[in-house]
Formats: sequence, structure tokens, C-alpha cells
Amino acid sequence: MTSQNQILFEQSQHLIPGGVNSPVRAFRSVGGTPIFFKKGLGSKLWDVDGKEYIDYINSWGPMIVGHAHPEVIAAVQAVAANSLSFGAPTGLELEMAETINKLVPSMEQIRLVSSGTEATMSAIRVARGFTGRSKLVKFEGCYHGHADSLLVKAGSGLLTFGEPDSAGVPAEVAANTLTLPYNNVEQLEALFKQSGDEIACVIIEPVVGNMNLVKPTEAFLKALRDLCTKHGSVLIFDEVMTGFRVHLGGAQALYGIKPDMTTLGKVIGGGLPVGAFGGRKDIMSGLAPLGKVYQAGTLSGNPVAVTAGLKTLELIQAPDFHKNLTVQTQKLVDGLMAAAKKIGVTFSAQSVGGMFGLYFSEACPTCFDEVMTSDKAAFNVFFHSMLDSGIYLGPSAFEAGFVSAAHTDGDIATTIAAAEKAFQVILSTK
Ligand code: KE4
Repeated sequence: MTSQNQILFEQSQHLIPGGVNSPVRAFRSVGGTPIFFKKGLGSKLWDVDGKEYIDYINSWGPMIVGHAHPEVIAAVQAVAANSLSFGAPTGLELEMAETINKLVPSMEQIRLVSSGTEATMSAIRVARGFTGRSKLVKFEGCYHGHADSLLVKAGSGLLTFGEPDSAGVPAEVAANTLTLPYNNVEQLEALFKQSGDEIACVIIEPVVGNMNLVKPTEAFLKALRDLCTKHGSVLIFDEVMTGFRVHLGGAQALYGIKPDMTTLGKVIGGGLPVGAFGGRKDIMSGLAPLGKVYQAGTLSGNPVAVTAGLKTLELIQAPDFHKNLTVQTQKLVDGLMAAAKKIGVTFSAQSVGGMFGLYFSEACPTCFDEVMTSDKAAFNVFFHSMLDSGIYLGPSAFEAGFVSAAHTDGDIATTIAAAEKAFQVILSTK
């Protein structure tokens, strides 16, 4: 019998490109039919056919306190009754700026937007306005949203400026973006020696979640900080994913590196559309209406979205919240590695705070080239076996996974039991 899921996917494709509003949701990387959901509560999701799943996507990070947390829902319902939007300042935006500044002190001034892409796009523009320079540096495997200047792949030669990584991005735009290998201090130093004084900014995921999870070496982050300081380039930590996820103060608190600017998203909206960028006051004062860098948004600081974010940020400040989240996530990783070892499958895994990476390779990767050596076919078998068992992982071997405060020991145990079965399936396909 055709499932409601299959019917919806078939019909959606007539009016929505690929049947989805964001490409990763289409299951193109893993194959099969994407799941349409209708309800979430705590760590669980239910699809349109009523099947239950333990959710390790958490809407790609925002649902850190679990789906439909009663306090978040109640706060949103209450504020929504006063109108959904004014297009004018509200006290809630000040409260959000104060909360972010308290938890991420390097963000001396903050502006709210409606997505992570808007946050990174705006941060790069204000850094270019501040320095009067055009060149931008990013790292292979890092994703910072879909602004033109960020959809750029490494140039043909070492240390050459970029080529478009998407149709529709003009070569002239890509030429201002240089892509370096992550965790490679030598190439970073060579670039700054060659072009340091032309570089407006460097944007980095301080813990990468978009080529699967990749951790930085402390030497790499320190070299990056020192070189940006020496050459007057703005160091932007893209903490859209790591913000409030790996530590209450983000990756910058975890690694003790102070960026010049930070971008945020996901958790600060609690599931509703909120992004933010901010940093040094001397840089942020270049923004309109004070300065000459223009940036704007009809729904920036939307009161309903900000309320969902404020309540979420209040809940994650509970004592031991991140300690418990880190412990729970490590339990999952340890259990999965033990299961793979027991069954005899080549597998590694690691976590940082409430995010984790799973790899069908001997060791955890440290850069994009190493990620690409992971057995993608094995991941796809694993993904579908877990999905059949009611475990919802990111539909790509190149995405990090997320645990929420609502994931119980029972959820972890169920997940590990499902993984043992999935590892057996992988062995049987070898
Ligand atoms: P959004 O524009 O999707 O809100 O944020 C873009 C973005 C910026 N920076 C980082 C570090 C991010 O991880 C993201 C978005 N993350 C992806 C997950 N890989 C969102 C999922 C999707 O594209 O549908």
C-alpha cells in the first residue's frame, strides 16, 4: 500500500523543486524517500504515517531542549497573542542582545537577522566595510549558508582564489574567496605571507559540523587568531551550529580563542527563524544607520521567534545543562563504537558537547580529504537500517548529529541496539 509519506513526496515535487525546501532533506545523498513529519515531542518525532522515531537531527541543531518543550510553547503562544510582528523595535530584542552578550562576551554589539545565511553574509559585508578590503578566506568542507561569496570551491592551484561551487555564482564574485584546507597551519601561514594585507576576513566553523564533525587542532585556531591580528583581518567564528551547542559560551569558550566577530543561528531561535551576527563595537558601528555598511530585514528580531529563542537560552542555562548533554552524547558515541567493535565493522565516532560525528573509517577525520575516504556506501546502508528501526539520523554521511536534553538513557540504549542490527546488515552486504 502506498504510504502517506510517498503520496506527499510525489505531490510535493510538482510544486516544490525536488519536493523539499532545503536540498539535504531530499535524501539524494542516501537514496530513498524523505520522511514527512507531523509531530515532535521531546526526543521523538512522528511521521505522517504515524511511525515514531528517535530524532538525532533536532532540526539541524535548534531543538536542543527537545521538541515542543512545554515552556517554549507556552511562551510562544502568549507572545503571539499580542501580534506576530511590528516591524519596529521591541524590548524582547534588547533582552536577546543582553543574553547573547552575557553568554558570548566577545559580541560587544549584536544585530539579529532571520537565518544563519543572513548572519554570515552580513558579517562578511561589515568586515569588508571595516577593512576596506575584498578578499575572504574560508575552509574546505565548512558551510556557512548559501550567500554567493561562500558557494566557492578551492581554486585550481595552491593558494589561488576561488571558483564557483554553484551555478549562478559569478566567477568575479568567487575570485574574491580563497579556500584552504582545514587544520593546515602551513598553508594558512603561506597565504597570509602572500596576501595577508588584502584579506578582509576569515570565516571558520570552529568545530566543523558540515563535512561531518571535524575538530580543530588548538595550534590551528591559535595560528588563525595570531595571523588575523597581525594582518588586521577580521576573524569570524561561524557558531551558527556550535553556538550554545558545544558549550554555553560556544566553541570560543571551549577553546579559549576570542574572534573579532561571531555568527549565530539555530539554538537562538529555538526552532523559529533567528540568526545573529556581532562582535567588536568598532567593527559593528560601521552598520547602518550609524555607518555606511547597509544591512536590513523585515522580520529581523521578530518578537515570536525571539521569544522562542529567549526561553530556549534560559533553559540551557540550567545548572549542569551542558555537562549532562555532553555526557549523554558521549554515552551514545561510546555505545556505537562498542557495538561496531563487537560486530567487527570499521567505524569511528566522536563528540563535542551535544554534537557528534559517525564515520565508517578507521579514525576520526581531521580535514575534508580524510572525510572523503570514509565508506559512504556503508553509511547509507547504516542510515536506512537505523531509519527502519525508528532512528532518524541526518540523511548524509557529511552531516553532524545532535542530541537534546530530552534524549534519555532508554533512547540511547534503543539506538545502540538498532546500531548493532545495522552493523550486522553492513557485514552481510560485504
Ligand atoms: P541557515 O541559513 O540554514 O539558517 O544557516 C546556514 C548555516 C551557517 N553556518 C553553519 C555553520 C551552518 O551549519 C548553517 C546551516 N546548517 C545546515 C546543516 N548542515 C542547515 C540544514 C540545511 O541546509 O537544510
